[in-house]
Amino acid sequence: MRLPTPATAPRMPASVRLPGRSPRPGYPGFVVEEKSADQGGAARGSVRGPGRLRARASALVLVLAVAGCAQSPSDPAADKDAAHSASPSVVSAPTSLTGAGEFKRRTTAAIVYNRKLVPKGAQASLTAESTGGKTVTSLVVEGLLPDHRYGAHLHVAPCGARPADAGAHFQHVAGRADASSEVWLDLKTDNSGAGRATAHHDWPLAGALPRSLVLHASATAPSAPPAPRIACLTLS
Ligand SMILES: [Cu+2]
Repeated sequence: MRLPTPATAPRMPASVRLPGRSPRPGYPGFVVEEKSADQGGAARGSVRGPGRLRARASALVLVLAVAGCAQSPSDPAADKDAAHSASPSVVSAPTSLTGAGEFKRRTTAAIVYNRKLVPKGAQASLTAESTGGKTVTSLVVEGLLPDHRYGAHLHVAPCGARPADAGAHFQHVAGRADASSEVWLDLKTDNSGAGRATAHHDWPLAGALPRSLVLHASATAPSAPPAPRIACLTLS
């Protein structure tokens, strides 16, 4: 947290002081806060030690409340910082993948294979964020057919001129073809042709990463072969 500086700290009546502590000149009312910074170590203004800080922040709240001063800009920040630094350690390196673009005929960044199902101007954006052993993958599309169900998955290879170039479905567990091992992002568009889907997984992206998002002509049916590939977005 950033401690209030004398220039920005709310002015308190000079009579509000903790017993036994002498205020610093020109810094009335923030004796407690300043004291905690001194005890926190060398770095003034970036105090480490959440529990102690929170306790002192609470003491400050009490002082302010007693003083009849409801305004206390430093307190929410103190609580937020304390909660943040108490979060569990990350178990794997954060990884992120993105891809975005308008689907066109001759670019493999975002390529269309079927203009009937992916009209001119259609576009997509994908982000996959992997951190703390979990992965969240989100797809947003615009300009597709209205009220249509599309299948969508992450695949192992980048998009190419041919639909098959994207390779097989990405699988976290090799050979396991379900939504817990693969990343399925099926969606139904609204009446403007826009849609979105998000997939949550309890595993991190690591090792061989997915390289593309493939849009399929219709929704994924686990017991049937995937519908034809109609567009592809390369991820990096
Ligand atoms: Cu697929």
